[in-house]
Amino acid sequence: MAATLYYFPLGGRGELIRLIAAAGGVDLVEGGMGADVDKSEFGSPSSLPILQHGDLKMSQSGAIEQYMSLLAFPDLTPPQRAKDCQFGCIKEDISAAQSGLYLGPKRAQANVENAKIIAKWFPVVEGLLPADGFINGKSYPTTADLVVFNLINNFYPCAVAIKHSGVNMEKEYPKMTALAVRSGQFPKVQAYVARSFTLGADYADAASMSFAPAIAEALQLKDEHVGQADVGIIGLATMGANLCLNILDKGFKLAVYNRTALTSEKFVTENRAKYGADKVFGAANFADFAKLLKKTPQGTHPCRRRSSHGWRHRRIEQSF
Ligand SMILES: N[C@@H](CCC(=O)N[C@@H](CS)C(=O)NCC(=O)O)C(=O)O
Repeated sequence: MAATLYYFPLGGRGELIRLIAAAGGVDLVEGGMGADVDKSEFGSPSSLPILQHGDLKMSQSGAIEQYMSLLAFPDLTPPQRAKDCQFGCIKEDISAAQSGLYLGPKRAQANVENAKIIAKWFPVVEGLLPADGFINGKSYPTTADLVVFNLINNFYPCAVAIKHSGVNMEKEYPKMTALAVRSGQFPKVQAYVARSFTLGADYADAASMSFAPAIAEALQLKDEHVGQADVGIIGLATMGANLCLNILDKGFKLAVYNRTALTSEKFVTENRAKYGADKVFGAANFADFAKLLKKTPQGTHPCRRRSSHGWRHRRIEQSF
């Protein structure tokens, strides 16, 4: 029986739970933001995440991570479990320090504050990591490794903090960077990353995105759209959007993805009205985006405009 996670449509304190479930093959479904559940029954005054699994109703991200770890990695020894728990607690200390930085009055200082948090914690984490393999010496990543993956790849609040603090991860924290890559290459994690719409979601998405299972109509993958798009564009800021309009003007069929889903939803809706419903398709995640593209005998050709978002390019390339 699947467990149901109630959380916002972004990474935040929910993402490590999702990653653990994915890595361990635990069936976890998204329940949305829990507007229709009585959170007090879960032990929460209002906050998320909360989890239901059969008769079990619980709150507190750290406890939920531990519960997921028990289900996901049943063969760990007590010291390995302790290590996983320790890394989870480090992640929570970092999350608590970052909490509200982008939403509250400290917003203007968010870059400086994030640089301080990273300078305080990342050298400690770096010092705990092996040069090769996974932290608990298993052939698969456990919670501790996924914490490191999460600290680097979970867009909000982790990757956004790294980006704005200006830290050079590969140079300053090579073991963290390499472990995150190894963990991301583990097939079950890789498959999760390709289908996830929360890992890379901006906090702005929480307000804008129609949350799965009710993904906005314009971004739902429909069978008749699979393999239809001649060209796909990721990123609908000024340059991307104008490129798209030129492509549509020339009569090509187009697939689009944008990190803030509202932007793609709006673009698709407006341009379907102008060019036709069979000309422009939106995707809610990279996996769907890849499915929309026409497969030629030569395959599909991902092109990079620039390489500053290496982790995102890796996610895109893994989707093809
Ligand atoms: N100690 C709790 C903190 C949960 C928490 O603060 N959640 C935030 C989002 S990450 C929230 O739901 N804030 C809105 C609220 O408290 O109503 C945990 O780890 O689960």
